[in-house]
Amino acid sequence: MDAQTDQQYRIMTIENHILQEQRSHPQATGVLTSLLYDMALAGKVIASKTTRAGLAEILGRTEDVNVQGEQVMKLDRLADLTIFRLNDRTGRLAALASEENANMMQIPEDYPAGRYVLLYDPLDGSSNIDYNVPVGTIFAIYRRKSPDDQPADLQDCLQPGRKLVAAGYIIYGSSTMLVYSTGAGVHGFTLDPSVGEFLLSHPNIRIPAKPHYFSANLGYKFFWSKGTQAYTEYLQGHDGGIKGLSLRYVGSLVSDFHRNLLAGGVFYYPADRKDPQKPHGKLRLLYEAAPLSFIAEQAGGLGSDGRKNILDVEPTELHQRTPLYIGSRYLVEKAEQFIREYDAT
Ligand code: FDP
Repeated sequence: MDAQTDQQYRIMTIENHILQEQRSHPQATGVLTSLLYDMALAGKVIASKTTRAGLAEILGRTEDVNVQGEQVMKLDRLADLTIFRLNDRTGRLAALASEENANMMQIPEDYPAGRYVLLYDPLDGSSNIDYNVPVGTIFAIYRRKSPDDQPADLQDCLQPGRKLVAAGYIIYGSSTMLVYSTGAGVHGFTLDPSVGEFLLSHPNIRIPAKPHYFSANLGYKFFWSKGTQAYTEYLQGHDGGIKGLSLRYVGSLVSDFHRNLLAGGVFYYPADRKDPQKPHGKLRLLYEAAPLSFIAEQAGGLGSDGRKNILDVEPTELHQRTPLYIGSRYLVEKAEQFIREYDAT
């Protein structure tokens, strides 16, 4: 077999891919590699639950309300526990934080603590679960800041996106995909259910130069600032600036982000006046905005809160919310321009 044919028929599993990336960092110990592989495993376990959701009669809500004041779905809890239990005793993590838990989670006593912290949104877009709309898991990995021989503290989790070591998401849709970056490009893997492995299907993802879509909940348009309203009209082609993009809004961030990453476009969930309890919009900086902005930037795009690169925002709270404009760089910069022009600081 010649080299080209050999390459053509070579199957790249996620494990091989992560190991290959590790080889380009001679100082790497393999801990991050194992941690990423743990997340791939968590993705497989959660995918097996989401695809059997109706069969197992686990759809519907639990009685609980989570820290965000939202009703917790059973699958959210399953996903949350799956990720926690696969990671809390491996010796790779110093702490974990999940969108579903009010406080940072320490490693159980008697188990070794590691060098990394893991922040995750176990099942993003969960209000869509009952309707068979794709949902996803988002994860963010930082190096701990506190000394290795002491318990982790909150500051280990409150790090800006710039400090991310790796981030990724798993989307449970018509197929299950895992997309991740360690700062050397963005790579996508599709789960082959017949062999139970994530196989490289989208190497080196770059957001296409020509955008196709914009995604926002236009139902809230009248609660948005003047800048965001004017920006929306620009995207619709009203001021003749661009031809006008197609609107696609699933209402499941991972799905909306993933589509725009592959097709080109922008997703935004701005601050609005709808809910006085949420003056900065709905999305969470640490579990959603920062990891996805890291991926967007690695794919040539951008994530912004409308004024500032999301990766430069210093978090002050674990469950901090932020406006988010994310996707094709040009369109996100355009949003910042409209906001500067129309909205008071
Ligand atoms: P959900 O409440 O279903 O978990 O951050 C959560 C999120 O979904 C995002 O995935 C999604 O983009 C957004 O909220 C949808 O919110 P709206 O229903 O207000 O549009």
